[in-house]
Amino acid sequence: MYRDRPHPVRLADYRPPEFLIERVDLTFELDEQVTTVHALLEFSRNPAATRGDGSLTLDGEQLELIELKLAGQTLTPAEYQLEAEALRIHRVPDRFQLETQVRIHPNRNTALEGLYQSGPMLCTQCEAEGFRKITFFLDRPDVLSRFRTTLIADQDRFPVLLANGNLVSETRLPAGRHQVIWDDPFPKPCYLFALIGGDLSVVEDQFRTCSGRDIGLRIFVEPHNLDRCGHAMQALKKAMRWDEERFGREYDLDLYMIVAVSHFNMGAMENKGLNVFNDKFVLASPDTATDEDFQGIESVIAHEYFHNWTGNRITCRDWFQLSLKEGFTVYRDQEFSAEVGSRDVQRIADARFLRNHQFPEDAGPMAHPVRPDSYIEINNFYTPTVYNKGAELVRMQACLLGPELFRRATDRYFERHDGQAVTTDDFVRCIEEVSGRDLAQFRRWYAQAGTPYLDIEADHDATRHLYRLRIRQWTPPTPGQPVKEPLHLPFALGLLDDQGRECPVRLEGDVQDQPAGTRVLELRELETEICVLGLRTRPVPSMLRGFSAPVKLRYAFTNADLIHLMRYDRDGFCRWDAAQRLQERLLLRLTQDPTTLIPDDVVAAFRDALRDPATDPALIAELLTFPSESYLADQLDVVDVDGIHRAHRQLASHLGTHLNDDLMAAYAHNQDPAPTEVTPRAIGRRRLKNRALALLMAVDGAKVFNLCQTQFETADNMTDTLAALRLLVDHGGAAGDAPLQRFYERWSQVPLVIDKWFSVQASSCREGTVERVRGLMAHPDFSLRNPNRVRSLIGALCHANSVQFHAADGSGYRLLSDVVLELDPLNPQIAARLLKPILSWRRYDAGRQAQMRRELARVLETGELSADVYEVASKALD
Ligand code: 0A1
Ligand code: ZN
Repeated sequence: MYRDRPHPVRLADYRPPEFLIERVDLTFELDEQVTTVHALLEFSRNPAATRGDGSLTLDGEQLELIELKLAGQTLTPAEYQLEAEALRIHRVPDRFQLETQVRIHPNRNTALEGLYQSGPMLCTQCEAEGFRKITFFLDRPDVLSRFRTTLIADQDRFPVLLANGNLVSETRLPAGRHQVIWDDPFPKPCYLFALIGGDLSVVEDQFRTCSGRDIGLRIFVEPHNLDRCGHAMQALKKAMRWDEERFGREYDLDLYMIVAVSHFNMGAMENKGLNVFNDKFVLASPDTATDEDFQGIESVIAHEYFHNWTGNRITCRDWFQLSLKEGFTVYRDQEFSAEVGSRDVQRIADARFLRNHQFPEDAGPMAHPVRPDSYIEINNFYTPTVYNKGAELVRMQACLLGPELFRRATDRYFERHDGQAVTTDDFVRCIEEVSGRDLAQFRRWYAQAGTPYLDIEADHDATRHLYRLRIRQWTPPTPGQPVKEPLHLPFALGLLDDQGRECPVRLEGDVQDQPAGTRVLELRELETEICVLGLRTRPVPSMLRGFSAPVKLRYAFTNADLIHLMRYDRDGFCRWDAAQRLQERLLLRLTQDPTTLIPDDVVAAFRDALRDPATDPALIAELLTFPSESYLADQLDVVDVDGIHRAHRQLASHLGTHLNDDLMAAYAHNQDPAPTEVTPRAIGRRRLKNRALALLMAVDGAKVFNLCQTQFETADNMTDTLAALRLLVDHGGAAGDAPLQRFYERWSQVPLVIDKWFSVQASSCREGTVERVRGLMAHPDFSLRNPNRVRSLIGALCHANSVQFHAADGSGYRLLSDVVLELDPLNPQIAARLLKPILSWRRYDAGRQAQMRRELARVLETGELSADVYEVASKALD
């Protein structure tokens, strides 16, 4: 907690570590109240660093020092200095052994960083800087050490004791205790350290690698969750095979362990050989988990597994390079999901996520480059920019090179940097070397914040059969970066003729004939003119196919253009984007003027999509899903919260009325014959069915209402149950109360389902939601100490319910700041993340602006704020 203003850390100040730690031998005497940690560390001077003043400074926070020995000699207080966050030893030789013993208190650790208690378990979370809460250390990712871990604990309470690497021995000790030793042969930074103690059950399986080695796979959970691990295990095996085939990456240890815990700040953590997971991303059965949950599990399991190469074998030099591992790993998990599911649907999900979460970040007060150049609290930089925009940068480079060259570049990267801590620049250099390309301009993407705009104009010369596109790129200023440079980006272009057929994109100077279809052009200049030859009639441009660059494209499409693209484009992203643009246009007009007429040809286009037997139902569902209210808000100079919500309902009800028969048919047709199957096909059909139901429910009518109620009562999978419950609750009043009560009674013993129960209520658009959320905070099942619970109640209201959160009386803002102030002393990471929705207060009307600012100021005035919340709130008010 800070009384003074915390100082930023800057990339420009990076220096290699003066000392390295070759070996780490840790012994834990585990106990919830008091754990003792004994550390034996082998230090040596780093030949690559400049010599300092002969002292050594170790990171350490909230540690009670019991013993400190250098080369076997206890140090006297005159020989060291203990500060709140560091231990300084005044004189050290070039090589030495340091021995420390400290006491820590896992049950008091509500921040969930370091060693903490989660229910009956003890577990660790060390990324980014949690290891310093376990023992004194050089807590930075460029210090790689070999770890040996001895765990001693009561045999009954902690029969399972796990750490990274291979099991060395298990020994019974007197007084009902036991000792387990683990050894990790791979040098690693301390942020990848993990241990677990608990009474856990295990699901075991095996995987034979491409070179014929058998790997033991183990998923550890609390005993009552044992029957919900099957999907996670299947996902793990799929991911292991896929990484061998697609990236040539084989697993290295003989054992791969996953542990599910119920208290976790993020999704999961890639600790070497011992991943710790938020149980939300492990546990699933069709009756308790939605399709989205199943997909989330598959992708997070894959993400953590892929980190073994992109993150663990090759790690980051410093935290400014976080996207080196996160951007690349997200790219890899997106590709995995595309290949095991549908590429189009995956790409649409990627684009939607970027537009809903990363673009606003890039346009707000916390905007930062993919490789930030300063931070106050690194935990605030686990962001959509570092993760998802970072993945887009990798994707653009893959697109510029093509699949074969890109694979050669990643092979080179893995080979050259294995065992090292490197930078995003090292990654780009491998791509440059293998391809022979100069990516100097491309590198700006890593350093420059903000979302670029592409402003496009087109004209057609019917006499010369020329089609010209003029593209101007520009990026608005972001905090600290007033001037932006032009970027190098792939622009995937297709052209459709009036029959919807692909035209060849033939350019002046082409030596070869162009086949009809997509052509990837490269933009580098502020203005580019593309002149396509041989087009008798004016084509409809299909631009940025596959979302080839993370930009905002502006072009004066006519409704007819968009309908044409929606109907004929082969590119799933562009079809969806056309539907989004049509809906956005209509929704923004309806926001301004509710009497706006909804054109029949637009309605007909959606009808055609619904009737199209050749289109994947999942894609049809995407075409019928409107841009979110928060995305629409981002398109307005002054956000009209209520107008947007009203427009959403109006368009839904218009489509519900005019497409009634087709929606009913889609509903009936996609009543899944195998409701508990979670194949991409079955998931897609359920999505379409439930989207149809939502549009139908936007029109009042007993028939549909009964349908929805029947679905709620009879569904045997959580996707259908929850979809119906949401609609019944949104419908208002008693119609939702009884189902909510029934749902609670049925699932009161399953915390991940109770999270859903909280979140359905908090994300409902019915009046009085803020008050209801306040009431629910007093519910016996609510706790500020469980991040999943906080996200499901407070997060759902503030992040997923624009219309109620932004209630004109300011009650939503007040609730948020109350929670942030109460949560900050317990869990600063979660507190800081909750603040996100009020950071862009400048975009609202004067009344709401004043209320949001007041709450931010109230937070900031609080004496002892964490660095996490301080950074976010102060940057928002800057
Ligand atoms: N590296 C993990 C994410 C993660 C980051 C920080 C955490 O605690 C502060 C926990 C997990 C990933 O990308 O999966
Ligand atoms: Zn990650």
